[in-house]
Amino acid sequence: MQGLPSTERNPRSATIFGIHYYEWRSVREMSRKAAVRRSLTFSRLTTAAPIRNLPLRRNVLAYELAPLPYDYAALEPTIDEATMKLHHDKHHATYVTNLNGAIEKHPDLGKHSPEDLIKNLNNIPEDIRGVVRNSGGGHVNHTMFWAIMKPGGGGEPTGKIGEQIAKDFGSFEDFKKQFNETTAKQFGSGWGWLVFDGKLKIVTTPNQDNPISSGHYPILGNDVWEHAYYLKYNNRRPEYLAAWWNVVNWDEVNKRFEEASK
Ligand code: MN3
Repeated sequence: MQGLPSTERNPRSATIFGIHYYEWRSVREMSRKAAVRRSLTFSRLTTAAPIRNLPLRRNVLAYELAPLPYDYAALEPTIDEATMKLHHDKHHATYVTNLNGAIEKHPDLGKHSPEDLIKNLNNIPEDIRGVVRNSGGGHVNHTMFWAIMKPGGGGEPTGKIGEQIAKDFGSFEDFKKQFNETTAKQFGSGWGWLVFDGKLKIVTTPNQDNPISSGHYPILGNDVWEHAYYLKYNNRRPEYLAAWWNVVNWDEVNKRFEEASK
């Protein structure tokens, strides 16, 4: 087999026995239907039949849990692997499941983005409003949360958000101090947020409430539910808050700042 391109060397593309395989890893990211279609193509090309391992979905779900954009252990030592696994695969997954359960009662709502659902909570039928607020909020909040972190992140804020932080808070150090102090004081479960109102502001919300429900697109947010930090930091929320800046993805935060400034 010497000389054959290996999927290990280039996991996104390989040619073996003249058959071109590509994007193995993206199977997780595509729709179930597309995955089955691709799998059928593969099973015709190869003796292995991955189709057998793919359960067929009976109902089309309105909302899906995307895989983490990096490995569970990628944010170590700031956030430990076990916390990431539980947080994404159990907590976030449950919000998505419960949101889908609510939408089944009013399927027309399923065509809206989860952000749109929580933006206009008053338009949501009363029988599912609470679930949409909590689980829709949970879905939106955590989707943002995974994206605004990255392995090897942190450092000084870059780009426009860096300039705005310096303008509104004096320095990054002053901003962090204020954000950490404010968020540490959130009683019980909730989030600390950075929003823009012509000027950057730090706010907190209880539970899974998102500032988008009161007209503010969040630029960044940190999860201070105990499930986000308890395994590693125990009851030391301020220690978690201080360490969290080491994994912030400022490129993504800049994209969100642009959206918030519109
Ligand atoms: Mn959480």
